[in-house]
Amino acid sequence: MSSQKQPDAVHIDENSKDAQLAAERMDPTGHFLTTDQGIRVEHTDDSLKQGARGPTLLEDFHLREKLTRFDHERIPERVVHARGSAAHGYFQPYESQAKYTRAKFLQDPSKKTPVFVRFSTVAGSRGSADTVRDVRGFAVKFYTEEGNFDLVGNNIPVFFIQDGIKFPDFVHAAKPEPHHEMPQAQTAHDSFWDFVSLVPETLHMVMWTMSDRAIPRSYRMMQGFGVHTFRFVDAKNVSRFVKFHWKPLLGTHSLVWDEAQKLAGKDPDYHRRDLFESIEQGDFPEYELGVQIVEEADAQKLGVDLLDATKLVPEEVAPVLPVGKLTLNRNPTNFFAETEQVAFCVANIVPGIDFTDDPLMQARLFSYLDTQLTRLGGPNFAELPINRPLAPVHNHQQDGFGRHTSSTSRANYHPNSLGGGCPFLAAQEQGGFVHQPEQVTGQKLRARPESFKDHYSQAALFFRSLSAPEQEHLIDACRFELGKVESKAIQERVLEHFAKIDALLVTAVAEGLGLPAPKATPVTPKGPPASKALSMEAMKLLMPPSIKTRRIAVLVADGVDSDELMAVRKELEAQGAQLKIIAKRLGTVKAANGKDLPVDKSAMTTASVEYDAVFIPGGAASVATLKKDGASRHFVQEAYLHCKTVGVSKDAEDVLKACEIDPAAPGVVSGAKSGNGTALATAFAKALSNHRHWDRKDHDRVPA
Ligand code: HDD
Repeated sequence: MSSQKQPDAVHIDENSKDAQLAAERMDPTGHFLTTDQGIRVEHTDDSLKQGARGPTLLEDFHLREKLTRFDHERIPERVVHARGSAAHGYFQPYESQAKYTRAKFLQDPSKKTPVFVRFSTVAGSRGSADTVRDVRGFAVKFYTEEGNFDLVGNNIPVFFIQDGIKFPDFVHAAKPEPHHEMPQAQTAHDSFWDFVSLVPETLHMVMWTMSDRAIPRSYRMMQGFGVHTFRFVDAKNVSRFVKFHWKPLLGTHSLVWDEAQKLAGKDPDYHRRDLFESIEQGDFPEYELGVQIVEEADAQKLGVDLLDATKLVPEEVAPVLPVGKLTLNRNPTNFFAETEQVAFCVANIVPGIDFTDDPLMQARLFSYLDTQLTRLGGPNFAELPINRPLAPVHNHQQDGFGRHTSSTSRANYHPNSLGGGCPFLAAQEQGGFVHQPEQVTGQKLRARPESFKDHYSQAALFFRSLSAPEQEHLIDACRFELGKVESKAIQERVLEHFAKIDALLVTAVAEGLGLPAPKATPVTPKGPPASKALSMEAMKLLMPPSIKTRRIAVLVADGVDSDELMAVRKELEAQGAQLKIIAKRLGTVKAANGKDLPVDKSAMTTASVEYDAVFIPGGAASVATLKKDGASRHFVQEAYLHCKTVGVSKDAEDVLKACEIDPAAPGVVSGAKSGNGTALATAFAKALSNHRHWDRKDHDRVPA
């Protein structure tokens, strides 16, 4: 609060600029513009000059400070995962996990642990589009009472490489090529596929990134994985292997590739906006934390090496046990201070959780802190509010760039007597972190274990677990990406690898590239022949149908039957969907009943790719306008092309006809069939809960 004495009451004309200025000067909260030194600024629109038309004076400390601060606003972006969006929330366990771990935040079901979660793409720079084909980062910082635990995962359960020493090579190959800095945020180029063709351990994850997993519908609708095998350690120091999973409560859904590409232009912030708006509207994203537990004694029987991050443990082999729920309920208030300055680190763990000897993980234990020293300007970034643990911090760290803490003790070393021995060491019973003892033998060498050598089985397991439409999308993605590769030798080498994965895959991709398919010699996957959890379509069937938070575009023009529209709207909104009324221009349209219907979006500012479904209400004049309007027809046809639910009232079927869409096609709902109003809304909701209608065989026949 300002300590300034308030001026005596003066008469203020509310509308005048002077009044505004006067009100600001009287601001009782004391929110005056100041310099960084707290000196109140009287004028900020003109620099200090010698005469109104004269030279600027060096003495102008306000000008110099303002420009200096501006000149230094940018910090280096993350070398990978530069583009991200984040949210605050909390984690709450369903029940105590004491049988597996002594980690305190997993003990008490009544306890909420605050979290900060940052989602990201990997390859693109900070300003790149959200909907590119890429892995998504899923990094969670748990501010536990025992210190920060960072689970720095992805939306794909495996990684491209087995040893972190190859990370710089892999990232160089994936990023824009160094001679011309192209392409941005894409792997559809020679150097990426050159690396893949020469390093077959990448193939399993390549299958995932060519699948629909790499173009999620929303951050709220994608899974997350800790990827590595960690350890859970209980109070008696018994250690078990653990793999972490996040499952979104809204189900796992994707875009289609054509839609993703168009969105990158229409709304490059599509995922960021979706996350931000959902939280603002109270539709809080929720994810269930699950764990696969493997007893140490059983590790050898799994058929995969738990230390190999290019392999997963099928859920049929080790089920995912539910642990608790993550809810994201608060947006950051300042993007830079929170989303940009947050620093996740794989090495941040709490008692009850421990590392393994996975060589990818071991390299990560070094890399994150190292990169943050540069990115965040020195060693004191843990003092930034977003990184600061809630647990108290006492240690002998001192000085360095940007130090906030001002310790008062002269004893900045351990052991000491001058400071009374403070701070004290904590035994395990007092919450001290004790590394799990592990017997390690072996020669010092640079080598990969034999158990890491099979690079095809799980790539094949993944491909074969997909439904036919998912396989088709993956094949198309490979045809697209490899189709952009200029070197035939690289294309051919990749096909040789695909031949070891699956016959359909290699034949179809080779056909798309106009190359002869090498003879298929697919491996037989070890373990289960297929795994349901790998297919989003198979998983969808296990979820209760829901249209919660789904966006429906409603196309209208003057003469729309708004009474009928309201009946449909009421039912769909009751089920949690969001409807947006779209017309040629903003303002209102005149409904058939003479009332004004407010318009949410003008057709010029939005597109079908921003919605999950499209609905066209009746009203003869409205229908007549829409069916003649090319942009409206394109809207409907594009939604149809992307296999989205299309619904029309009984007397709007003419729009379907004008769009050359068969009213009997899968996912096309018509009031003529179901009856209008609530019955139509119910049929529409059922179709929409299916997400997409891949069985729409003729979808690419429509011109969109
Ligand atoms: Fe990494 C950032 C996830 C392997 C080195 N990584 C980063 C982020 C995520 C991941 C989600 C962004 C965190 C944020 O939002 O700020 N990284 C992974 C996963 C991996 C993985 C799931 C494999 C299991 N990473 C990996 C390796 C190395 C790195 C093997 C190096 C040896 N990762 C980094 C980094 C980044 C990073 C260069 C860039 C910015 C940062 O750390 O803070 O250090």
